Amino acid sequence: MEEKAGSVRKTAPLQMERVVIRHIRLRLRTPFVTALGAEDQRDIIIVEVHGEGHIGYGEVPVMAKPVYNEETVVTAWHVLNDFFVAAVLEGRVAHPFDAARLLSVYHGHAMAKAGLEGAVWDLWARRRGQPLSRALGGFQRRVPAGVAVGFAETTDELLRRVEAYLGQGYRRIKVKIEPGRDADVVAAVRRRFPAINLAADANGSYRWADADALRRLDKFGMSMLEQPLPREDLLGHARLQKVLQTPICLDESISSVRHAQQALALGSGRMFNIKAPRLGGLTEALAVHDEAVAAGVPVWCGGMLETGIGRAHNVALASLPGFTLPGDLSASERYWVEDIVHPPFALDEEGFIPVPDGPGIGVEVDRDRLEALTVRQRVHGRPK
Ligand code: OSB
Ligand code: MG
Repeated sequence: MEEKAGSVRKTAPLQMERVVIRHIRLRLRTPFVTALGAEDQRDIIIVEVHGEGHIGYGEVPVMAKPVYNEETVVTAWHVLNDFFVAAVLEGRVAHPFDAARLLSVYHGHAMAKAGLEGAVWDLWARRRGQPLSRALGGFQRRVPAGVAVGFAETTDELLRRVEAYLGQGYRRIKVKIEPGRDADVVAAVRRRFPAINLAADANGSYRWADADALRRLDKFGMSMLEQPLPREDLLGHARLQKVLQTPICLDESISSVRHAQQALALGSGRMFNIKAPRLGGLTEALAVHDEAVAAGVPVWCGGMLETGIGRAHNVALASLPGFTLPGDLSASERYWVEDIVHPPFALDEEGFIPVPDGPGIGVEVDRDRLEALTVRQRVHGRPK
């Protein structure tokens, strides 16, 4: 993130002419079912920051209901259009860190912030003619792909899905679990595929009283158990980790770098799932990454069922050196019949996703398709 010495152009404020907030709707290829409920259609917000002859893109991947965090498409629409866009357009933004700082005075609404800050990152990288990955300090040229598999109607159906993903080259399978739907699911996958990197995500659905059920999962040799307890419970996770062999990975619990520091101090887990949308943007995600690297804790990049725009941000982030584990970084076709970027994200022969090397997010946004999917949009001009 270093500026070249003496380069006036690169440190000059970004000339942002217009910000477009776009609500789009698209259907998932198959419904995604977890302890949080089912998602079959995605209502998300795409943020465009126009300026300097470029468009920077960001994504706000809210869930249909406020079950993952407090946000919905309605709350994100509100805070972006009524507060956040003005704060950034009226501020001085010479670096994406400035956008993050301007938004940091507002509480919560991490995904809305991340969408806007992400668009500024993309625009800034494009102005420099640099891939977003490089602008973030990432040098890995491809990132290992993993896939999250939701609940299926039957065990056979689940095993069929897992087998198909393994056939496509995915390097880690994460199954969703909840109380009463755990050991059976994990045992069935483990029995059929003894050697794979297998993990489980509970989305905070267990309580301390369920510790015995979670201990029964230790024998399946999973690479991690993600977010067993509610997000506020850092102490509970520390207590649980002491009686579990499987490493706990925190997702929902980490919504700022301070939570990451506290989780490390408490021993609440042994790895982090990093998601810029959960953390309020790439700036905070970088801070969590650096904190984890300093503590020797591995991280991986999570996902929120993003379109190609959010996926491009995730893949760029995952190119940083601390991302040593396969994340929830999957191909476009795992989610969409047709993505909104070209080329769509796909796995190479070894189960990695190549990091785009064009300027900014490095993939081309299909403007016609974006227009066709738009439910409503709001355009903000430069303040007078
Ligand atoms: O808990 O990691 C999660 C999707 C939406 C909300 C929360 C989560 C997820 C996933 C899927 O697990 C990740 C992906 O493939 O994008
Ligand atoms: Mg999770």
